[in-house]
Amino acid sequence: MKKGLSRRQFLATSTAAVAASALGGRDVQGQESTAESRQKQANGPDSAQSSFSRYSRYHPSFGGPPESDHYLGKLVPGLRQSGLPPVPFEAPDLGKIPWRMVGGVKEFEIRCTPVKREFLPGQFMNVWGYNGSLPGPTIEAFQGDRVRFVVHNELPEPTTFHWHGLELPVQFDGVPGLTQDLIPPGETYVYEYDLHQTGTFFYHSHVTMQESFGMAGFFIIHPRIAYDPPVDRDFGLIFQNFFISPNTATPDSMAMNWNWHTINGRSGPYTTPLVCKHGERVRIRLMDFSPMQHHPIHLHGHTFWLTGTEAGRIPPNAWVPRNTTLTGVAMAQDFEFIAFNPGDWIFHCHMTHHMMNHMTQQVGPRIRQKVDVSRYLADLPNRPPVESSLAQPAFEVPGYPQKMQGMEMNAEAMRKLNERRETRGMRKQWHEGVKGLMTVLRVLPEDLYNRVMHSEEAIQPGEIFEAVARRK
Ligand SMILES: [Cu+2]
Repeated sequence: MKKGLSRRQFLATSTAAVAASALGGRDVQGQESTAESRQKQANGPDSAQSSFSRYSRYHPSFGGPPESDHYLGKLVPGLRQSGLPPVPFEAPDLGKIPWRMVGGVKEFEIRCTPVKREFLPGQFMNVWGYNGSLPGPTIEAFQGDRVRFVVHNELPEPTTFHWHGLELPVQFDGVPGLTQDLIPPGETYVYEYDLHQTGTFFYHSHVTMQESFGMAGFFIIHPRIAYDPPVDRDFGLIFQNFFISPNTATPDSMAMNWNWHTINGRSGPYTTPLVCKHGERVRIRLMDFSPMQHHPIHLHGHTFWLTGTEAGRIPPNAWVPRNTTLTGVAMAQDFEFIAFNPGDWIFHCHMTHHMMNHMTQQVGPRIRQKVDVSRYLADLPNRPPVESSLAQPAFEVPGYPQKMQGMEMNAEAMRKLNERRETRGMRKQWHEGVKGLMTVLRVLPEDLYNRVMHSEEAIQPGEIFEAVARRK
């Protein structure tokens, strides 16, 4: 957007530009059948642009009527051309499992391991996962691949591997007793099969208590050529819950309450923002691997289309526009949208207790002062004193505006939050609004995107946010 124009002036200008391009002979006003517009789209980005020019990818745009391909950006292609392989999948804060080709088979090596995962700066939790990561690193493969997984059990107890959503030979389905024996500690087991599906799948231990210790990961199977309309970004987020008592660091896998909420193994504000360029078509794949809780996930500033489930791609005529999508336990959902609205947009579960980790951070210090309590266990009368705030009678009154205790981040925690490239130039206090099962989608105009993601220039807190807000 040109500097100095108000938002209203800008929208008026761009409408005039669309009208002018129609006069210039581009097919803007004429009625097109869906088949014709798809044909144009298949012919390349220029014709695709003209087909969809009644929808702007650079400012909030309706593009109606609801039956049309441009309604809410439904089939507006990404900036990437059709007919190419899909863009690589990105799950912030998670790696990928490397593979090597052995006799025409993609071979992956996986270790089932205890993991120390930093949920928040300085808060390391004892959980389980794969190759030292919770959730496990992503398996990324293509339709038609033959895959082999060499699985080493480095846990202190037996485990198995289940490939959630895959249609595969029954002896590799990973259900203890029913289809295979448990893999004892220290042993190795090999799974091998062909992939004929595409979509957002996942792998997990099929031992229940290990699931509530976090043992899961993405299994992304791409088509050889990306589906139309092609996307420019392909992000993935795994939601998990744990019950971890105040002043402890190990989940209680028998608990029925869940007080720590993570996305890709971190709690907000330590979740890493998804950063994209203004105008791109973005896909986000959500996967809920919480033991017992479903998550209504809400994105601000954009309407998106549900384009896939844990069973794969949905035909476009069945796509549903949403602002919030309920992702249930063991479900995956893909959605897509055009990132037409620059800014830092909160992207969060709408369950109120999932938006604050049940105040675990705050509850801890209220119950006991932050000291090692082990020496008091045999000496209960002399255990650490209760914080005086707990004795305040007003806290007993429902609805009383309780001051949250211990919310302040120390300097070291703030450094960890802000040393990440993805958070550069966000407002100084950005972390105050990002808690628990929350992350941020950053939509940045190209010049600002390059400053944040590729330059080594110093960027002051709030500088990028202010620049975006000024341009509107
Ligand atoms: Cu939730």
